[in-house]
Amino acid sequence: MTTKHDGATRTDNKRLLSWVDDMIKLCQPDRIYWCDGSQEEYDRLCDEMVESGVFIRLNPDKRPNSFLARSHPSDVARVEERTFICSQREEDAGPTNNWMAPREMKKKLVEAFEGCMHGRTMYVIPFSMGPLGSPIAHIGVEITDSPYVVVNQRIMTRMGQAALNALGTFGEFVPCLHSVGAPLQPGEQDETWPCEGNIDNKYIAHFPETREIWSYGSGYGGNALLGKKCLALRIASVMARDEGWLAEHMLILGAESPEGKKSYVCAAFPSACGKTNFAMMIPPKSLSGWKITTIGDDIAWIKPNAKDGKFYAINPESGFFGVAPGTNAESNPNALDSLKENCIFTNCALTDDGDVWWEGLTEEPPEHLIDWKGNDWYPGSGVPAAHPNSRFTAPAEQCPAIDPNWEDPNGVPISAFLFGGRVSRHFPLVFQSFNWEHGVYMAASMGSEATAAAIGQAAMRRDPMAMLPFCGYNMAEYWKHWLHIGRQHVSTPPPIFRVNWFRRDEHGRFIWPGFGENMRVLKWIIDRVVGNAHGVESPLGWVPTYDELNLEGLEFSKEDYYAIVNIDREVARQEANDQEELFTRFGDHLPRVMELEREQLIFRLFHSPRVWDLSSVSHPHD
Ligand code: O2Y
Ligand code: MN
Repeated sequence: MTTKHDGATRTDNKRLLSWVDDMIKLCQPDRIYWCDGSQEEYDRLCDEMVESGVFIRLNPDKRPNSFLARSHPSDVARVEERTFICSQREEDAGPTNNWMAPREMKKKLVEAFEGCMHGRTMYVIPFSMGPLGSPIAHIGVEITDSPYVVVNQRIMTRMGQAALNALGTFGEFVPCLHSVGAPLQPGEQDETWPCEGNIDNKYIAHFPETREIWSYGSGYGGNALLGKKCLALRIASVMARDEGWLAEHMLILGAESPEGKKSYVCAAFPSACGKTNFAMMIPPKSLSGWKITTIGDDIAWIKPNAKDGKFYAINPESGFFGVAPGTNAESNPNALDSLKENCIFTNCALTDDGDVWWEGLTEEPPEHLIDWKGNDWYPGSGVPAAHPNSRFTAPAEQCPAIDPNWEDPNGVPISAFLFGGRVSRHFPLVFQSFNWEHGVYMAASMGSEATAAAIGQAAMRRDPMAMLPFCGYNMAEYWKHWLHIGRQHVSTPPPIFRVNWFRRDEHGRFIWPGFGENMRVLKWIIDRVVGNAHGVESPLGWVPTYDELNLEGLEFSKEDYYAIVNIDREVARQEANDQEELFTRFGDHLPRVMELEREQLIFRLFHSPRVWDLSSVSHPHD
């Protein structure tokens, strides 16, 4: 066994070198390799993985320089039940996070990590979340025994020597230790997707006070690419609280009007609610003067700027780790174009001509596929060909809609915040909060239906700000931070909107067409921001009048419009009552404003005028 490495030629950051040495002693790898981030290194690791069967090279004529990986069937998604926030005090993690005392967790982890890299290479991956050298960016260093993680990190982050150079001699970094948890005995044959088979032995542990991440047992997505959910959200949310900024589960897009005026907005939707589609949408023909550009599809780091009193946002990532199923030329042509080359596909199906396929990619499935488990698959097989959480890893720069300013180290100025869930019943298509506090309450109380079940049957799963699985501290303290930052750190906080693309009619059909047509809603939002739309006051907030929504070229009657903005007061009251259950979980941590806003909403639902004017005609259903 050799534990020699060339770390000292790569960096003179003593804390980093000493941490790597400690982790070598703990994990006992056979080899240590510092990643330089070069194309040559990426190509070599991919070739090695093709050789060992971890990767299948896709047909270079169809999908140049692209690969398919198949995970172990037990390792296919983030494991929320094994995700822990290990703050000293349990109440600092709050009631919505799994908690374990740091000392107890470290003891378990040290036992698990001891010798876990026997027979394997330890890769040291320095990475920057955010453009290199940006004042908003932060450096992490991931140690992993998975070459799959290395090549994915090269797409998802700015990785390698350049990140080490940005770190410098005394720079701060977040140490991120990762192992698939499958040491090899001498001569033992490796698996194509090694991982810890027993879910109870997996740990995705965060130490907010010491800003460390330890992840053991899974090689998949958010469990293993530690820059993403672990650093850029859970640890960063704590840094953001302490330093006066926001780390959010939000896409960032630019909307350019036909007159050439650009506005940027951030939008938070829960996981798998179409953030990538919205971030890259193509406006419908009747709004073709508008252009949407993408800054990011999943995470936003937002800092107040003391000079002009505005919020500025960057996308800390440099790639998309998107859900493949449902991505097609209709739903997201820009995403599809981003996938033409240089991509990694995980748990997608393989076609007979060496390309990838997933449910929804084409109307008709191919006649034969190899499914994500490596088995023959035929239409009517009765199982999905691609795993429902199958993913593509694609460089952001390959997106045709990428914004020219997407790597601006200072970020882009934010004009509005959008929050949206998946609600089939009572939530209007769009409404604007009356003020910042009301908006924070709207975002905090948001949720999605757990299933797309028939009307009235689905239970609401609360997902405040779409951050439930990603907030690294007590969620009620996070709400206080939001309340504070909008009032203390910016001159006028951006307006806050709720959107809901998922409302259904009495037959269970979606009322709103969604996808590119969401541009119509975004246009109204921007009209509100710049003062071009009056809206009308409803008990929930400001909603557009029929005339204000640009519906040109869309078959969408006034009846449809009423159906999608109508508020059933009884259902809305029930919803507001149900929110109490969430709020009471936080005890004394709950900001008083939250309860006050909830009570005011209930009051408005009882007492505001029974008929509110939506389009100069009375509302027929209210
Ligand atoms: O299942 C995973 O590990 C991926 S989770 C993910 C990936 C990209 C963007 N968002 C998410 C999410 O869960 O919100
Ligand atoms: Mn996400």
